[in-house]
Amino acid sequence: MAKLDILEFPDPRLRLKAQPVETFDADLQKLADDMLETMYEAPGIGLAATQVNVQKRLLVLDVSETHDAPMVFVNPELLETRGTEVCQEGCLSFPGVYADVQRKDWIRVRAQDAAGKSFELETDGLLAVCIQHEIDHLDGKVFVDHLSPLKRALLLRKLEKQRRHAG
Ligand code: GNR
Ligand code: NI
Repeated sequence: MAKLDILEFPDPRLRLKAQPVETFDADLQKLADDMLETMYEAPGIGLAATQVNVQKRLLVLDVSETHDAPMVFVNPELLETRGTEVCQEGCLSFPGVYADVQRKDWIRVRAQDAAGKSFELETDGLLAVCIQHEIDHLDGKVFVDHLSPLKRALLLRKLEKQRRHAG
């Protein structure tokens, strides 16, 4: 396994749209494993291939408290959504800043696993939020795109300030 570099905003590569995965081979399994390792080490609860400069529709997640429930979603599709909720989100591509984002509260998603086997999942809460956050990345979208222009400007200023102090 290998730890991958995570792209940080405003890297233009975070705006690229990921392409469907058609080949389910050992390279794809290795990419999923490397992304999980990178996510756990960061640490984060999700990671999209876009964030490690791979334009493939692949994301990994683990929202468990014990960090022992890795999930891999290839070619994810939101089939159905209900309601809305607001959750405080962070993003590994925006280290150290957080903002409230409104998302769908309940989702039904279809995806394939790393071997290409199709599955469906109905979920809510943090897992639903995280899946939507990661699918956004695959479409070149980031969480600050959901904020008002004023809130976005304040958050980006804070990000710059933190970077200056982090050196
Ligand atoms: O680690 C992460 N935490 C998080 C918290 C609330 C909502 C979404 C997330 S995803 C984020 C990791 C990340 O940047 N994934 O793209
Ligand atoms: Ni993110």
